[in-house]
Amino acid sequence: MVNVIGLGYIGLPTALMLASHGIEVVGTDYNNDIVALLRSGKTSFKEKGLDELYKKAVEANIKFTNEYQITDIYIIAVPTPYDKFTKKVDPCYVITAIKSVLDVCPKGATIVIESTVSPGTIDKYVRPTITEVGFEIGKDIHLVHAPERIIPGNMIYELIHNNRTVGADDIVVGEQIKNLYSSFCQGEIVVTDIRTAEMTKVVENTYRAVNIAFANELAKICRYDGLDVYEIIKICNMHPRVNILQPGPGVGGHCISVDPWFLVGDYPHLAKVIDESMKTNDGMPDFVLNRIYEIMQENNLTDFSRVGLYGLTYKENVDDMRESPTLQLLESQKRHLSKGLKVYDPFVVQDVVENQYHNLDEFLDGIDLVVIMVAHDEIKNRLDILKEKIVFDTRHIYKGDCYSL
Ligand code: SAJ
Repeated sequence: MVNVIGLGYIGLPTALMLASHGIEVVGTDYNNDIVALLRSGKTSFKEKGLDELYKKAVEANIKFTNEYQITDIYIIAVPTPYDKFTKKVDPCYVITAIKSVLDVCPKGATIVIESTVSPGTIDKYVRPTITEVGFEIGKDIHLVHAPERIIPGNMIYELIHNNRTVGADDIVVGEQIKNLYSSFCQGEIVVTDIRTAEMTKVVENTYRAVNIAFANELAKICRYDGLDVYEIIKICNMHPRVNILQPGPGVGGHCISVDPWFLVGDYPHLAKVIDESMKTNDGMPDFVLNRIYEIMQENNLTDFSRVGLYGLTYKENVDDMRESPTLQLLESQKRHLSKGLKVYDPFVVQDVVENQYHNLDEFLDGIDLVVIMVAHDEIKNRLDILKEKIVFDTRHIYKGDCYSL
């Protein structure tokens, strides 16, 4: 039996996938509300294909509880926040989960850490936690780091098709865990050591963050010189060795906007390009806000309540608002004393900000300028309803006349 600890964005799909592929799974979460929700037949977040997978897993008898199980394999998928000041990973949830596992697990158990951690975290924090309670690593407890690579919005497909990394102290244990993931994963699974696995995960997200920062910087250069950044990127990407990503209103989510800071925090004298890239990305919501002021001025608009932000989540077709550029923009706006912008997102049903709407037509009714912050399918499929509006499109989806970054 596998005990999956943490039933959030990574733990839940992983637990469901294992269960629906014939593995006995118990999912554990300390949050009783999540456990109750999952037991009542509902999933805790929106993701394409998740509900169908949940049904299959329930038919396969997956269990949800707040108790840690006595078993031989634990998969830990709890959050790893970072300290905004020191830029270092905060492993508190991982450590708490490990301690709880150690309270119940038999000798010889394997603990797989899926949570993203900064390079060296397992040596620095996890190993001492295990040895302090008298367990010998490699004998009483086997350690594995198998960081997840699935992208929100396409998680279920990617769980099956992505290649994976399994970092282990012991190659035999690494192969055992590789076999476990092979129950559903059709990609290649590389077995390596733990430090390499830690670094690989953070480097992958850093690569994407730096590439997006490059695109964002190009957007600013092109704006300064009156050039079309999208046309330029399109043409450059026709070169066989160039693949520039898209500029946008900022970089959100709990991965690309966080993980690269681990490298800046741990290697402040070395990670220069990464540091500058993160600052560039973090500066985008302010850049967008300034563009809003410019566009308002150009159109003789003075009332902020006649301006609406479409989209609150960190990217399209997900309900996750962590580090969302729209929320960052609204924070900035408060500091500039220019409150009042209207906001709408079809994926956000709860009230999270002032002047928030829950109906697209009502939202559009009272505004002159609409700022597309997120390219949800809802608006992509109904772009014609914007034809009477002034449109500022930060995602390059609008086909008609509009303002861009
Ligand atoms: N973004 C841009 N321009 C782009 C692409 C993205 O501005 O060209 C923005 C998005 O709008 C969003 C942010 O970047 O605000 C991040 O979105 P994303 O789709 O690039 O990535 P995430 O954070 O949803 O998922 C990433 C993925 N990592 C990589 O592609 C290297 C995913 O595979 C990881 O599993 C995930 O981080 C994670 O959990 O670490």
